[in-house]
Amino acid sequence: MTRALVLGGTSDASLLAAEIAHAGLDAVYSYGGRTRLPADQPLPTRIGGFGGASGLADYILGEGITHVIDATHPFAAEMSSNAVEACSETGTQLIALERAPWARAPDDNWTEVGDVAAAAAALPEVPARVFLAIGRQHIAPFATKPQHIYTLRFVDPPEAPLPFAADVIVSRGPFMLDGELEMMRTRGIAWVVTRNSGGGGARAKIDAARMLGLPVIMISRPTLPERQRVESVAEVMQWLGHRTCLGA
Ligand code: 3Y8
Ligand code: NAP
Repeated sequence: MTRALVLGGTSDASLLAAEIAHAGLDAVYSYGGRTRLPADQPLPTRIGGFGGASGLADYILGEGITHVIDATHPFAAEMSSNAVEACSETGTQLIALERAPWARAPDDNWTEVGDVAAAAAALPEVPARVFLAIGRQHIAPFATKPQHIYTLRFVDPPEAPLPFAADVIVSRGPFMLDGELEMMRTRGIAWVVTRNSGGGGARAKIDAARMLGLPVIMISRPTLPERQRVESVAEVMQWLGHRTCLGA
């Protein structure tokens, strides 16, 4: 009897949860507990860490999980690595729902870097208006370049003082092109810093940057351990032995 665990927290995971609920499959949706009010899901939902790979293995065995779908974000590297380790240890089937990275278009002006520190180093010395679309958890390296006028975007209002002066937009996305263009124009944004998240929920900012001719510093994805991966909800449902009904 199938009992699935969806490691969620992304738009794609929400689409998958809708299909699984519609198919009447026994499943649990899991959030890491990063945001104050995560979106409701049509599945029984748990929130918070498992306690490392061993905690996840215990959860899998205790809950009788037969299939794990890693539908987390491409930068949620620790969760993804724990899932590979726990599923190997417990002999549980694992698949990753992972959207393709954004590909540079001919008129994109991208500087590709390996991590957030390299992104901060890639900014110019001369003061500029910079949009940091990388969330809350990893902004510290930009304190090395305090001369810039930063706009940050968080899901929730900041709880602690920021490591450098910045204006914070509080919004959870998904984001639309018109809104991104309006924001960049009214704030006079000259540089955009982003992770290569892929998917549709956050790509509007790079389309807006291209239209405005702005340079983008693109942080490449971390390397994840080998595991079966697909890019569509339909392929996950097929793997679970079901067809999609809602067209995701
Ligand atoms: C808690 C679930 C949805 C909601 C939106 C997608 C789209 C926007 C791309 C920008 C980039 C960023 C950030 C982002 C993306 C979607 C989707 C996606 C980037 C929620 C969500 C959770 C999180 C966690 C949060 C991180 C933060 C990262 C903001 C829910 C809204 C910047 C990643 O305050 C914090 O601690 C936030 C932490 C991890 C990265 C960071 O380091 O700050 N996502 N995002 C999940 C959990 O608890 O398990 O609250 O409902 C989901 C979404 N995030 O479902 O359509 O493609 O999924 N989220 C990045 O760099 O790409 C925003 O602003 O342009
Ligand atoms: P991470 O660094 O890979 O994970 C750190 C720890 O958080 C994990 O080891 C695990 O704790 C816990 N965790 C993460 N995701 C979880 C989940 N879905 N369910 C239960 N526990 C989870 O993860 P992250 O980058 O902080 O991302 C956290 C969540 O935000 C994920 O759901 C991810 O999909 C979502 N998200 C992240 C980003 C991003 O930029 N990273 C963007 C959009 C959405 P234990 O070790 O204790 O089990």
